[in-house]
Amino acid sequence: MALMDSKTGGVMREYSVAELQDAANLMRGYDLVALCAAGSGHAGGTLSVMDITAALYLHAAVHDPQNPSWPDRDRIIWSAGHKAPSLYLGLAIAGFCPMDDVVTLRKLSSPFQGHPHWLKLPGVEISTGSLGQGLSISVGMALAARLEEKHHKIFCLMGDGEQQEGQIWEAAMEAGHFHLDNIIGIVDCNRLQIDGWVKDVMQVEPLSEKYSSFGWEVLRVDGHDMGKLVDVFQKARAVVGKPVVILADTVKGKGVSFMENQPGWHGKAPNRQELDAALKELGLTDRIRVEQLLDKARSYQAEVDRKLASKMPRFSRDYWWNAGTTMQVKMEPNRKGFGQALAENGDDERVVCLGLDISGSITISDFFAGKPERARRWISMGIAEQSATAAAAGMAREGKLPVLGSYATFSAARNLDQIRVSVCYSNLNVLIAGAHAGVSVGPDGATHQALEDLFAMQGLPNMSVVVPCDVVEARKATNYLLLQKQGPKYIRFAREATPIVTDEKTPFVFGKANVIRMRGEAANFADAYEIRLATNYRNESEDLSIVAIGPMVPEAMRAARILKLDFGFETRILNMHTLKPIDAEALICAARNTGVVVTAEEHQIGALAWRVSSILTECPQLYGLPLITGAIGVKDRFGDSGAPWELVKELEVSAEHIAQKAVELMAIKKKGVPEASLAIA
Ligand SMILES: Cc1ncc(C[n+]2csc(CCOP(=O)(O)OP(=O)(O)O)c2C)c(N)n1
Repeated sequence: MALMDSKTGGVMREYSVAELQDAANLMRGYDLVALCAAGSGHAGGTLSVMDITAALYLHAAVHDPQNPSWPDRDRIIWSAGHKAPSLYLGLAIAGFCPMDDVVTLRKLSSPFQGHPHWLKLPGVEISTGSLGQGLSISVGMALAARLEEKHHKIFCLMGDGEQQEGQIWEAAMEAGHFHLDNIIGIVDCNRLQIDGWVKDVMQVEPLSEKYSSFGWEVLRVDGHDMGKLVDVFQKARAVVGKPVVILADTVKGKGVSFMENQPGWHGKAPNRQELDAALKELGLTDRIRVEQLLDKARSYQAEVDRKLASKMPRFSRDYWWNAGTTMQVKMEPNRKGFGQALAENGDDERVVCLGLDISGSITISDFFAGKPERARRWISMGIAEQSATAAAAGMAREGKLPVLGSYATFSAARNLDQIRVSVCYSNLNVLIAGAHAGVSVGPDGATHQALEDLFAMQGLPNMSVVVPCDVVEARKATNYLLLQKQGPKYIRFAREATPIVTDEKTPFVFGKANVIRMRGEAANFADAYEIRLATNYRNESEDLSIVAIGPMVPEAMRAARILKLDFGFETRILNMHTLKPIDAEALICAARNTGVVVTAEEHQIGALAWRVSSILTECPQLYGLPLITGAIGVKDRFGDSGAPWELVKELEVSAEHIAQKAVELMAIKKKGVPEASLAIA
């Protein structure tokens, strides 16, 4: 069995064990070239799973690369979505797509997204990236196959850290209960996850006993022994009456000595030097045309650059960050401010930080860095956002001040019901960090880009929501929320470095907006602006207002510069760092004084825009006054892989887009709505 011609029913090609080994080795090489070209991605987990991938795609699974939607094909579900490059190379080596194309991995609009997206690449069965969901999807497919009386298999590849997600065990129970013998689960047991060894982060073993007790047949195999892999897949296919799981013992980073068993290589790409050293070890130096592949990636990127440049609004000059010799800005990621605040306040014995296996990059582990006495209040919960959220509620009920965080989409969406009932309904002091929010996780792609979290968080009764504009404000906001604010609280920040536009003296008052005004050009960007608490600001009869949150505040400041220098418009910016409770007074004043309000959010349009609209439209002081509004934000679409600043352009959330919208609205303010646009069919 393996690659089939779905038309004739004949086998296209049989691979020997030696050929499979060779294929896996070649795929490892292509994997590392693609990661190097992307400049990001997951080296460790893709290398550990490559032998399994080769065995699966070239031998174990029945499918036809010429006919990816053949109804009788076996389904392969890549639940461990971050191992996407190995999936892509499995498809490529089987003939679903050209091997060389995988080098466009993680680039804007590439079919090879940071995490698999079935709508972009034939052969990918379903979109994944949020861990722990693939086995449930497999259960659904297995039940559908049973209803259709089909006999194909559903393979589901998972990680061992991934086994910490509770949903896996719901699916395991279902598969056992329904005796789904068309499911073959595979666990890549490389014993490492992001925060360290699985046994230390959150022990998942004994997996064998766990799956057995749920009614599964368990097979254990050396995941790098191709002969044994071939055998185990054969055995798995033959099991009748119950689902099968193959526990494959592997080495993370397998094949490259300096990557093997190194947690640091989980989410890291090799640089050119490391790539060359790795290819040498793999014996591929003369087999893979590295320069040619990298050239392919470079020309793909050049086309992306050209397309993005052509769709950007144009002004009299290039106003992009640090494009000129003046108005220079320094950038730092807001997440650092969160970590600094936890480090500063960590001595308070009530503070307890919960790890969700993404601790270093979201900076929550700064809480105990260099402070061993705090280690007992650092509690690793594994990849289990839902349980950790309810556990935080339990701690808060006992008087602790728990803090938890992950990618915003996992810390404020995956666990929404736990936040709603256990945290918010009980009105408990839990601080939730929505890290790596917005488009700032760039190349990871849509699955990891939280663009909807603020809808839910601000919609929850009792919840406070703060979206700081820079690293300094992130520190102040965390300080306040952690120790002073009672009740549930959500802080949202980006991964990418963004401009620092405030300093120690800039006011930060929870629930009160700041007004920002551009006063003139300066050597340093921030010095060109004056920032005051909205309550201390006197109307200057500006032409328009921009209400912004988070990293859109610096963009709004840059937009104000464009509007002033190119059009002579004066702009009042409201930094609405506290989205909930929103500063309605500052908003109403701005609307009344300027008559034009543009909102700017790095989120699906509405978390800010519709909140602002509802305040303005139901405000009696504004009834009958002319008011023109516009909204900048993501327009009801998912993100994409790409560099964070490319995505700012692609999703039209840059200063240039704010300025363009403002100019449009200012024309209406001056001349009224053009006749043509009034004609409604
Ligand atoms: C729901 C969810 N939470 C967190 C993450 C972030 N994340 C990506 S990979 C990973 C670790 C996975 O560990 P494991 O399953 O052991 O995979 P491997 O170590 O083999 O790469 C985490 C926490 C995610 N993708 N999905």
